[in-house]
Amino acid sequence: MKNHLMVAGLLFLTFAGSGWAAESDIRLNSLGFLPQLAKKASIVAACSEFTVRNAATGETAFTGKAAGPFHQDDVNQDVWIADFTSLTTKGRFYLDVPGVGRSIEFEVGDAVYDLAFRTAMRAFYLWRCGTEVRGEHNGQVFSHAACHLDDGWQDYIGAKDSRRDGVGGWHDAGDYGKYVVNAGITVGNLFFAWDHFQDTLKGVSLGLPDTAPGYPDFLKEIKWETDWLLKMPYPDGSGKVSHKLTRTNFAGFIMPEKDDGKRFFTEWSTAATADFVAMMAMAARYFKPYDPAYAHKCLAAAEKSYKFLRSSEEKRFQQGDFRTGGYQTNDSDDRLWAAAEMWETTGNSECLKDFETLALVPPRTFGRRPGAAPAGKIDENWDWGNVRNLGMFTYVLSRREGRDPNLLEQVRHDTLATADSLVAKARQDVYGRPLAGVYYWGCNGTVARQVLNLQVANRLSPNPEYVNASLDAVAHLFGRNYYNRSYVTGLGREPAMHPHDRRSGADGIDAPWPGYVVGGGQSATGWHDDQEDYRTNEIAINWQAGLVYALAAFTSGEK
Ligand code: 9MR
Ligand code: 9MR
Ligand code: ZN
Repeated sequence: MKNHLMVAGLLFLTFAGSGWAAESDIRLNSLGFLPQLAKKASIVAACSEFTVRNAATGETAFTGKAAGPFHQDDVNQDVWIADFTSLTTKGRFYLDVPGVGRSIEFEVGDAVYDLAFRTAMRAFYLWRCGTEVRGEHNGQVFSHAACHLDDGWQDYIGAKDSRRDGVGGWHDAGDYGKYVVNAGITVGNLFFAWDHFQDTLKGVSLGLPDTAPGYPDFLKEIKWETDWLLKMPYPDGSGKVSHKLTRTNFAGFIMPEKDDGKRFFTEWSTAATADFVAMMAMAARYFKPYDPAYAHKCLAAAEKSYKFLRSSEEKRFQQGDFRTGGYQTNDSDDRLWAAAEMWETTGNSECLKDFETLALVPPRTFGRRPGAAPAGKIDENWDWGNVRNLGMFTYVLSRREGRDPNLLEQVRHDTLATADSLVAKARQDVYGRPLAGVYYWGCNGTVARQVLNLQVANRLSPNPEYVNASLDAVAHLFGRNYYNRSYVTGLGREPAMHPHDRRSGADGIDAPWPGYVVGGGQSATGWHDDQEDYRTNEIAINWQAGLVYALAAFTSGEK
């Protein structure tokens, strides 16, 4: 009897053990799938047939044969791919893989990305500086009191011990600084999301305080940042824009309202000034239907800084006393983007000429990411150091007349060629990662941002491959990856728990602030879900904006 029990116990343990191992061997988008679009899982154990079963009844919904094995060196794994795209029935399911086990349960439905979209965009609200914030997630409340109300001091711009209003905007990342260059790619990506998906986004409620009456919530949140940006030009009326507003060194892991170190407007740079122009020109365009007076103010600020920029040589930011984020970058891409947005907003032919002149500059002059292949007019791998794509996309998608037909054709061609390359790479990577094989600080943000490349291509030349590769990027971030985990706090399977985020580290709550994508490993197996590891586990607005764009493409827009 005793023996029997022991045997049963052992059997149970073995079964439970292998059941757990099996689940972790089948990796897929833990948010679920849209009925009509791609559905894939990566399986890291030998298999052949697989069955998709109804989660409630166990009934067979789909059967297929996994392809593989595919060996991938950077993760050193043999991987099989189960493609169940043809399952278009809505409901809850799991994969049953003989010899391997069952996957987690997942949903097929129209709204599977809605909560993730809202949470990821609300994450910007939770990043607000200069005000109290409060948000609930999974029954927990995340909040802080109004912070950094003393922003900022002008000692570094020639006015010792004098303070000017620089309150507001978003904190940059896990730190509490505010940086114009990083705001650039962020606001640019968010406005693109609005431009492309406003029909679905305009009805979505993000539960924000009404800081911009009459604005849809999505734009309301962007306006919180542009209100702050309007405070960043020098008070002398020259149009120069301070590179950043931060302390001289990073604060410790304290709540923002406890961070009372002096924060300074720094010297200007041409990159920050150009990004400011681009953001303000976009703001003028997209805010106009809701708030013409504010749009006018944004355009006036853009025009003043653009005029200054055109007559100014490159001026890079020098850190001097500062140890906070540098965000130093060549300004040629920023200037090109500024020209594109000024032209798109005003139709001014001088701006078009500026753009088309800069567009002829050879690509190596632009900030290039590690692993970025020599490109034509479009980059498939880009972050805050290279915003050329934003200018190129505005140009190629414009409805305005007067563009140089040769250049236009080249940009169009390169947009499609780059998207084709991303499709091929997502297919080649065993975890569907369109940034196949390339890893660096913040690369998860780039994976998300590549969805913009794919969607612009899809607008120029609709192709289901572009849509499915976009979903590959989303799937990768939410669990179809080496870790079988979600890289986004509070969402999906076993999400990141210990981001390098001062609020999450200091608020005494056992869960991190929700909806934030972490930077990701600097090698295929180099991610550490560890608060200390800011190189792979920080959060940041530029990466977040990529995620918001990617989810905006697939949200149903309900609620
Ligand atoms: O916390 C900082 C993080 O937000 C930055 O991205 C990172 C790189 O600039 O630096 C972090 O601060 C670290 C500092 O550079 C060195 N000492 C340890 C700090 C982390 O607690
Ligand atoms: O995203 C930035 C990355 O490309 C740089 O390699 C890194 C080091 O300079 O800095 C990253 O940006 C950080 C910024 O400097 C300070 N705030 C947090 C940002 C994310 O880690
Ligand atoms: Zn603050």
